[in-house]
Amino acid sequence: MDMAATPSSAQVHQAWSSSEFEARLRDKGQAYHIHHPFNVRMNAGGCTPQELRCWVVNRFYYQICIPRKDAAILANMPDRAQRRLWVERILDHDGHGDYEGPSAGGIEAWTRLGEAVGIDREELWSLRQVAPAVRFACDAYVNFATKAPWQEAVCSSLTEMFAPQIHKDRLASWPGHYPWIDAEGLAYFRSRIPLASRDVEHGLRVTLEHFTTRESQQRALEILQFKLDILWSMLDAIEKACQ
Ligand code: AHQ
Repeated sequence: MDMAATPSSAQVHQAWSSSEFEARLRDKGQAYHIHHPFNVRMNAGGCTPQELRCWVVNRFYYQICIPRKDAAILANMPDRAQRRLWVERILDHDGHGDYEGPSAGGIEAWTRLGEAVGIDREELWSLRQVAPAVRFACDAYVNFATKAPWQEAVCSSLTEMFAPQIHKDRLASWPGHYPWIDAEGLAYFRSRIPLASRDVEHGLRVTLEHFTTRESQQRALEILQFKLDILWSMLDAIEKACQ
């Protein structure tokens, strides 16, 4: 019988090649919240208007945490070239220039999504409807990014490797399933597709260059799983809160 050779100690501890390491990072996509029952039901048209409003209100807390998370990482970045790339993420969400139209930023675009699903600006920004476990998950992300070495925090953003698809799914399915939502309200999802790809190009470069031993590569996979769990547990909390 052809027994598979037991890997040697060197093989067990040898660093993965960049392509093998990247493949293992991408393989984590199986745990991405695109597969969460609430997301599957939402993109199949199975959510009531109230459930959609509840999702938008709770996810707003995640959105306003992102630039704070990115500012925390920026503060830990000693290298100007890295900061020059990373600072773009904050401006993507908070806006820049005259803060009008496309320069208003992602938080403003999410506010427009809120109005399109029937939540007024004051109610959304009041955070009154944010579930405790959603706050907990988002705060855990900000706290991790504040305390972790900046390369680990960059690695945790790599769930965005899987984000273009989830945004494309919404753009493809919501207009047909939820025709009552003004198409302009979906502008945020459209805006994130190129930005997520740009972010991942930088985040993956940092990750592949920094985690170069088998032990640190395993750590990177654990960090990515931690962030996947944050997104998954947010949807668990939203599913329960929005019943
Ligand atoms: O809108 C999202 C966003 O701006 C970001 C930034 C990035 C990060 O730094 O962790 N992750 C992320 C994500 C956004 N949208 C989520 C969604 O489902 O709409 C997906 C989420 C991610 O994949 O991490």
